Amino acid sequence: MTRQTSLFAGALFSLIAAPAVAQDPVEQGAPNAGFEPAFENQTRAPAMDSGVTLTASEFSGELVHPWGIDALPNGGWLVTERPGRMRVMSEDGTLSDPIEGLPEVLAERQGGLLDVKVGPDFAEDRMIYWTYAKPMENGESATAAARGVLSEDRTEVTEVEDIFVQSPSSPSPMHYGSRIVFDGEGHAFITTGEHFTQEEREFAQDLDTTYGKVVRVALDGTVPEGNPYTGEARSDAARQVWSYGHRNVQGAAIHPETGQLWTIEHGPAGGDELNRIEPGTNYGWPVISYGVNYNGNEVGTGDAVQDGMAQPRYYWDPVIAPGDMVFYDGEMFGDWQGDLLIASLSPGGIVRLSLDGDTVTGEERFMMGERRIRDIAVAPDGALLALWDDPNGAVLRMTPEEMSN
Ligand SMILES: [Ca+2]
Repeated sequence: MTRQTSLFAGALFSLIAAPAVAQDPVEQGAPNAGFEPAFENQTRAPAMDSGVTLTASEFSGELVHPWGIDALPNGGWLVTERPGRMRVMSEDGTLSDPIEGLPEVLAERQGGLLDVKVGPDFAEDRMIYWTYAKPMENGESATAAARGVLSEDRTEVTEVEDIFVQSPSSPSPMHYGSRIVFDGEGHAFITTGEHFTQEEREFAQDLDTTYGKVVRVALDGTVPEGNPYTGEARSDAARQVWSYGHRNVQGAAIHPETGQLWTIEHGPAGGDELNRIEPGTNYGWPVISYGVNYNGNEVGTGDAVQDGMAQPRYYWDPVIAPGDMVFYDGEMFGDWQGDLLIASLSPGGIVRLSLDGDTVTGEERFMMGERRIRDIAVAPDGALLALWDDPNGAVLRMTPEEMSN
C-alpha cells in the first residue's frame, strides 16, 4: 500500500469509525505545533485508566543527576550519576562508593556519564557497558560507549576499552543521546544525538557522521555483518550506522516478543517521537518533524511527512521530554504486562502506552509534574525503580498506593 493510499484509508477509517470509538486523550494542554497525524492514534491516543495511583518512596538517595540503571544478575543494580560516578545499589537501596576505573567524562551541560548496562555475557566475562561524553581535543567531546570487567567485589572496572566513539567530536555539550541495548545476537545498539546546534543538526542526515544515529556494533566495537552501509566506498562512520535522521535519542528497548528495537527521542516543541527502528531507514530529522523549533520557527521543510522518511509510531504534542523506556514485565502491575513505560523529564513523571502490534492504543500518565524522571527499571517484585534526575536526586521506588504501607 502506498503512503497516499494508507493515508486515505486511515482518513476514511477515522471518518467512519471515529464517532463510535472516539475517546478523549490524556489531558495534556494545548499543542506546541498542532500538525495533523498521519494515521489514527499516532498522537493523543485514548486515555486509559488502570485504576492505579502510584506512590513514590525514596529507595536510594543522595545521587547527583542519576542517569542510567541496570540490574545485576545476582541482585542489586548499577546506577550512574552524570558527573561521572557509577555505584552499586544493593537490594535494600544501600549505595556503594563509586566504582573505580571509569574513564574521565566531560560533565558539562548535558554531558557526563550516561547509560549503563550489564553485558549479555556477564556470567562468563563480567563485562559491563556504559555510554558517556568523552573528552576530546580542544575542549570538544563525543558520545562514546565503553566496556570493562567488573571486579568480583564490584569495586572497580578493569580492561576498559571504548567500543564506539562518535565522529566528528563536537564543541557543543548538548544532545549526546544516549542508550546502549543488546539484541541477544552479539550486537550492541547505541543511540546518539546531533549536538543541537543549527549547523550540527544537519549531520543527522549525513551518513559520514554518527550524529543523530542509531549505530550497531559487535560487542568488541567492530562493525558486524549486515549493517546497511558497508559498501567499499563507505566511511568508517557510515559502516556503524543502523538508522539515521534522529534528533536526541535517550530511550531504547528491545520489544520482548518481536525482538525489534524501539527508540524514543527528544523532538523540538511538539515533536517527541516513539520509533520502531528498521536498518537503513531515515527518521526525518531535521527535514520533517511534528514539532516546531523552540523559537517558534518551522523545522526543515515545514512538513511532518515526506516520501522516503519513516513516520514515528507515536508522537507527543505538547512534549513529554522523554528519557528512557521499558517494556513492563512484572507481577505488581499485571495489567501492564508488555506495555511501554516511559520516563518523562518535563512535565515529569511516568507515561504508559499500550500497544497492539506496532500501533499505540492508549496512554496513561502518573505523577506528572512532580519530578524529572530519566530512567526506569523494574524490580524483581514488579515495582518500578525510577531515577529522579536532580542535583539532589534519588532512586524512587514506585508502587500502587494501597501497598505503600
Ligand atoms: Ca522523525
